[in-house]
Amino acid sequence: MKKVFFSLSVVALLTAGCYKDDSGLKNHIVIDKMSWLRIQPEANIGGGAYIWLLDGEEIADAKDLLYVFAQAGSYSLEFKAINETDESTESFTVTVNDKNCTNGITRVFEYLPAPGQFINEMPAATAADTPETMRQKAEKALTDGSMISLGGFGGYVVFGFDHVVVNREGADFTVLGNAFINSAEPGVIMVSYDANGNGLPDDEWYEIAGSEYNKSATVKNYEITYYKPETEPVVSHETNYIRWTDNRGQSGFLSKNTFHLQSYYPLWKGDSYTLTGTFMEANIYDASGNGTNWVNTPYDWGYADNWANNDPKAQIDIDWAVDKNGNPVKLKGIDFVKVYTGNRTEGGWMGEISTEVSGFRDLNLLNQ
Ligand SMILES: [Ca+2]
Ligand SMILES: [Ca+2]
Ligand SMILES: [Ca+2]
Ligand SMILES: [Ca+2]
Repeated sequence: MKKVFFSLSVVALLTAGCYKDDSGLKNHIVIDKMSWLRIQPEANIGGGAYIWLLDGEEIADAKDLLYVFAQAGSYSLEFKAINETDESTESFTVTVNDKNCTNGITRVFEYLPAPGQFINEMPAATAADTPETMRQKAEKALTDGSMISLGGFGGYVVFGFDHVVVNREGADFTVLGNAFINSAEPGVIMVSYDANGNGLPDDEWYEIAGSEYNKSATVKNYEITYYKPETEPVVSHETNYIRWTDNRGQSGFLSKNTFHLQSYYPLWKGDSYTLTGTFMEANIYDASGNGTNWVNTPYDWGYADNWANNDPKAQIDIDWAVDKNGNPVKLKGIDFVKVYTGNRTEGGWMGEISTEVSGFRDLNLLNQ
């Protein structure tokens, strides 16, 4: 007969600002809402099963528990270890405290735009800037309600929050931009959670598979390299401005337009750099026929800077996330979001399609 050996160690960790330790009462866990509860039991059942029950309902069937509560309250949690001959149960009370969470971005981890007509201006940059000072500038903008531009294809920002964005039933969040009717500049959204508990976005990323994800014109793992121009153009409109090459044997130039005369190449970057992601064919067309009215219609769903911020079609469901092989994943919540420009195109005088980001709205935190 193999007895269940059983002991538990409770580890509750979460993103900065939302942490409360065990209260000291036996098997009483105190945690804030929208914070990860991590329990890593020491248990050895010699082949068998583990089940976690929350108020009597199964929430996990693995030994380690990772869970997040969207609502304050008192919950009963049970851990069962079962083998052929034995069963052992450990019961907990979980007190989930209410907490004021910021409904918006609280941290920017990285900002690396592609070249574009708003680069070095939104936010402003000089040759003295570094990746770190640009990260700080992007963080200041996005925590102040200002806007940043990601430039052309592949330019990105990675940001986070003071709480876990919980995957509830239906839509969970909106990435805020400046899309309006016929002016979509779709950005691909990736999500991640702090699997290793270190507070940093160094864990696996999952792509939000929006309406274009499975289309035949969409290119996964697209790579583009941008080359720093040797000089800035002397004419006010230069079509052979910034050279690019891609991993499909194509090459071309970004143009400089008459409305934006600063350098479009990030001043803090070296001679060339490569950006990657899912490439989507742009919807852009010239509605006037004479080059005066460029229109980029939105994709159906699943992107940033695509529909207006208050349009329900701008809302994202974490359940749309897929892994790098395209398999759907079930995430309980997310800590990190990456957004990058998903088109590589220009509309004449209007310049390139470049995703803008101005903030983030956690739909769980509305009406609370
Ligand atoms: Ca959801
Ligand atoms: Ca991490
Ligand atoms: Ca733009
Ligand atoms: Ca935009």
